[in-house]
Amino acid sequence: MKHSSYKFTHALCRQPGESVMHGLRADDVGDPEFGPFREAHARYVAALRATGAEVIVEPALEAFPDSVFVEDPALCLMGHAIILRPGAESRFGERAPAREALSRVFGTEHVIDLPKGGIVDGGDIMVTETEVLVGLSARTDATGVAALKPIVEALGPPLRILDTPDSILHFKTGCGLLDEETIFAIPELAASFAGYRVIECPEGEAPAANLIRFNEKVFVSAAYGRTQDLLDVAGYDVVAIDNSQAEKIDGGLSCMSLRFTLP
Ligand code: CIR
Repeated sequence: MKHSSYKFTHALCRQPGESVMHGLRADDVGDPEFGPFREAHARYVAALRATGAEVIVEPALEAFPDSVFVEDPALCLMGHAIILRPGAESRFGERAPAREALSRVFGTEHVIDLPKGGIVDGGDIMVTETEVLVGLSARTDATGVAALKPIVEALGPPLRILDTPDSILHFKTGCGLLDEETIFAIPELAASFAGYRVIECPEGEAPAANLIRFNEKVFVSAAYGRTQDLLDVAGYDVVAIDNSQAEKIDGGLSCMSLRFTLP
C-alpha cells in the first residue's frame, strides 16, 4: 500500500475520562479540569474531521487516567497496527483496549504484538516519508526498539534509532513532521535530522514543538503565537488548537490521535 507521512484517511482518538485529572506528569502545575479537557478534546476531534478524515472516537477508560493519549500504546503503519509496550507501568493496561479498537479497524490479522521484553511508547516514534525514527527515552529502551525494528522493516520503511534529550518526556515532545522533507524541532534536537530541512522552534515555545501535520493542516498549540506566525510565513496552513489542559500532564497534540490510511 502507498505510504504517506501526513496524508491520512483516518484517525482514532479516545475520550478523556474524569480520571484524566490524575494523569502522570513530570512537574505538578495543577490537575487538568475534566470539563474543559473534554471540550478541548471535542474541538481537536472536530479539527481533524474538518480536513476530510474519518475520526473514530473510542469511549473513555476511567481505570487508565492517561488513556486519552492514544498514540502511546500503538503504532499504525502500512495498514497494520503494532501494539507497543508502554514504558509507564500505570499505562500498560491500555494495550488490551488499544488492541481491541485497532483489531476492529485493521482486522485481527493485521494487528501485531510487540514481543515481551523491553518498552516502547508511540510518543517516541516519528514516521517520516522514508523512514521510522525512534528516540530512546525513559519510556523507550534499546530492547524494545530491537524488537520493534524487524516488525517495522518487514512492513517497509527502515527504522533508525536516535536519542531523546533528558529535558523532555518523549522524542516527539520536541519535534513534529511538517512535510516530506521538513521537521520542526527544539534546538537540542535540530542536529538529529541530517537529510531533512529543519525549522527550529522559537526560544520559550518548546511545548509548541509537538505539532501535527494532518492532511493540509498543521495543528499547533494555541498558546504559542510566534511558532504559529513562523509556520504561517513558511507557507503552512496553521490551525491553533487549545492544548492547555493536556499540557498540564505533559500531553501534546500528537498524543491524542493515531493517524493512518485505510485502503
Ligand atoms: C504520560 O506521562 O504518559 C502522559 N501524562 C502524557 C503522555 C503524552 N504522550 C505523548 O507525548 N505521546
